[in-house]
Amino acid sequence: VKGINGLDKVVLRDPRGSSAEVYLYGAHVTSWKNDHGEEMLFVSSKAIFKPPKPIRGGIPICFPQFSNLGPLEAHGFARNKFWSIDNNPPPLQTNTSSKTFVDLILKPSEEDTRVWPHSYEYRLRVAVGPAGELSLTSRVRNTNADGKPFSFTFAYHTYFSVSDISEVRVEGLETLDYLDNLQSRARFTEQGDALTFESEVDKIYLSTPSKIAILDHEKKRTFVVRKEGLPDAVVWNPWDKRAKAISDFGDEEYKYMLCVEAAAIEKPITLKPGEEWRGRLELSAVPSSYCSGQ
Ligand code: TA6
Repeated sequence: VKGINGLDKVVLRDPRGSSAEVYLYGAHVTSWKNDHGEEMLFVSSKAIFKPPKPIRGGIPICFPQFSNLGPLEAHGFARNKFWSIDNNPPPLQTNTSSKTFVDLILKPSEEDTRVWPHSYEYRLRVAVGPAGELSLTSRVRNTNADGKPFSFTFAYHTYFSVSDISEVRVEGLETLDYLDNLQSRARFTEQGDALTFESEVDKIYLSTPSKIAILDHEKKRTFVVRKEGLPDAVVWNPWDKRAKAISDFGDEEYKYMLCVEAAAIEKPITLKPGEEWRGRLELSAVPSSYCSGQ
């Protein structure tokens, strides 16, 4: 169906009530609702749904470069390319039988290979499951004919919707090493308590557990992030000052979002021709009472 500014989007509806929306522009998930119709993802009221600007919010795909860690545009080009629906994807060895899903594909045009001189097939499956969970499975295959390997960094740059950032806690990243983007990516070690937020944060946590929880006290909701093939996790909130400098982001919106991003950054993924990498993200939202003591 048509989304904002006539851009094509796919709407996934699980019979039990949850839903998701995916724009072909960027293969960008812009909505994930639970079975009560409540939105779980943050999208800025100032988001510009117009190429070449990536959509501010939802789940931007950062590929083949996270941030400005290389020569490409920030966060790579996948988030501002038009993807296609993949009607005949190779089978995916994961349990999506009881899920509602769509498969998208990105392949480089000739012009794209001038920017990044590699041939690849990037397949993304977006699925909503019976318990209202949202899963994204990326498969990147090196199809270079010249025998050359390539390397990339990656993130699912997920913007979670929260009721009040100062009431949010993140569990699962305690005592881990991180690179602080606000301090020239110097390496530090996190203290032992759950993370809380009272100022700008932009950190890359290294070699994180496969499960991270985001507790929203006010909403009595916990987001559970599960990830595979994605060792790192970025935590970002621009806070007030930086928010003002981002043109497609409201001055006060930092209060209502938190990015927790499943990523592969510290050790880039390298693929030889014919090799494939998988990176999977599964998000669920559960009442906080379920998670007490986590
Ligand atoms: O993931 C954190 C980060 O890399 C921050 O440094 C911040 O710039 C943010 O992403 C947003 O980037 P964008 O290019 O979407 O404005």
